[in-house]
Amino acid sequence: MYFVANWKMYGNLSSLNALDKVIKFSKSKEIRGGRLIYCPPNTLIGSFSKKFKDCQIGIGGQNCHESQEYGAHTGYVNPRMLKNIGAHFVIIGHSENRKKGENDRLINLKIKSAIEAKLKVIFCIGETLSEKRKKKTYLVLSRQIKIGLKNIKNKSNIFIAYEPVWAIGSGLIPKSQDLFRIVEFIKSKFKAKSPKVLYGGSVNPQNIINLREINNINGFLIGGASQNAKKFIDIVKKTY
Ligand code: G2H
Repeated sequence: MYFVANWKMYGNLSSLNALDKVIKFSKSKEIRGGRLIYCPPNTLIGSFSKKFKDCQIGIGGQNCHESQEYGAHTGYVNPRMLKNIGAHFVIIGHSENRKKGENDRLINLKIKSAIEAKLKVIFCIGETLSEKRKKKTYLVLSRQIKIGLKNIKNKSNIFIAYEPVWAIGSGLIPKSQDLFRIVEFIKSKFKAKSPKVLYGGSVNPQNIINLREINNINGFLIGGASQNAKKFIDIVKKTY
C-alpha cells in the first residue's frame, strides 16, 4: 500500500523536525510493507531529500511545468529540476490546480514531460459535486483519463489518484460501495496492466477504518492529516 503525503502550501524548515518520528516508523516492522511518499512544497524538496537519505521514504513534487527545457517561465519548475533536487514522483492534475485553469490537455503535456524526466506520476482525477449530482462521475473520469493519458504508451510509472472534488478537505468521503465500483471502473480503462489506484479526499485516522476495507484500493493520497506526523503514522498503522 502507498501512503502519499500532500503537504500543499504548508510547511517550512522547522517542519522537518517532526519527520524524525516518521523516519523511525519507516524503519520499524510496524510499517508492514507500506510505502511512504512525501510531497512537500518545492521549497522543501531539497531538505526532505537530505533528511530521507538513509531511508526508503519517497519524495515528490506537487506539480510541474509541461516543458523539459529551461526557459523564461517565472515561478515554475520543470520535471528535470524536480528530479535533480531529489524528487522521484510528481502529482499532476490535482483539482486545486484544475480549478485554476489547468485543463486535460495541459495535464497530458505535463504527464508526458514528467515521464520523460523519469519521474513517477500521481495523476489526479475526480468529479465535482455538481457533476456527481448530475450523475456524470463516470463520464468525467473517462474524459480525464482519455485526454490526460493520450499518446502515452508506457503507463507503468503512472499512479491514478481518485480524488472526488467534493471530498477534498470537506470531511466527507464516498460510500464504500461507490468507491469500490469507481476504482474498478478506473482499472478497467487500462488494457494491459491496470495502474495502482489511490484514494484521496479527507482521509484521516478515523475514516481509514472504513476505507481500508475497500480491497481494490492500492493506497491513499493524504492532505490535511499528513501534516501531522502522528496522524500520518496512525493512518498507516490502522490500514493493516
Ligand atoms: C485531497 C487531499 C490530498 P485532504 O486534496 O490530496 O487533501 O486530505 O486534505 O482532503
